[in-house]
Amino acid sequence: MYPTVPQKLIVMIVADIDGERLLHKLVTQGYPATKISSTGGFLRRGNATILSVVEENDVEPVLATVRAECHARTEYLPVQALPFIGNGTFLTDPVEVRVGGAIVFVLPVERFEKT
Ligand code: 2BA
Repeated sequence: MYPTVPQKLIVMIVADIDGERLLHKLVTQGYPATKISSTGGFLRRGNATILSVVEENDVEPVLATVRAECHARTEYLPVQALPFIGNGTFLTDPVEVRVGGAIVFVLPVERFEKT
C-alpha cells in the first residue's frame, strides 16, 4: 500500500571515512538507509552515496545527523593529483579543494512498491 504521508528520497554523498558511521547512526535512529560505493568525478576518490526514503517530517532530523557526522575540511592537492584543470589554465601551485562534508539532494518520491 502507498504510504499516506509524503515520502522524500534523501541522497547523501559523503566521504568514504564518514559513510559507515553515518549509515550506522541513521539505522540506529530508525531510518532505513542503503549505502552504495561511489566515486567522485573530479577527484576520482572513493566516496559513499547513502539513500534514505523517509516521511517529509523526518528530513530535517536526518539532515541534522548528516551535519553532525560529516565535516568538510580543506586539502591542498598537487596539480598532478587532479585529472584535469579546466580552461587550459597552467598551474603549478597546489590546488585547494573541499573534502569531506556532504552533498545532499532531497527529492519527492512519486511511487513506492515492495514486491
Ligand atoms: P568530486 O567530484 O570528486 O569532487 C570533490 C571536491 O572537489 C568537491 O567537493 C569540490 O570541492 C571539488 N571540485 C569538484 N569539481 C571541481 C572543479 N571543476 N573545479 C574545482 N574543484 C572542484 P564537493 O563539492 O563537496 O563534492 C563532493 C562529491 O560530491 C563530488 O566528488 C561528487 O562525487 C559529489 N557531487 C558534488 N556535487 C554534485 C552534483 N551536483 N551532482 C552529483 N554529484 C555531486
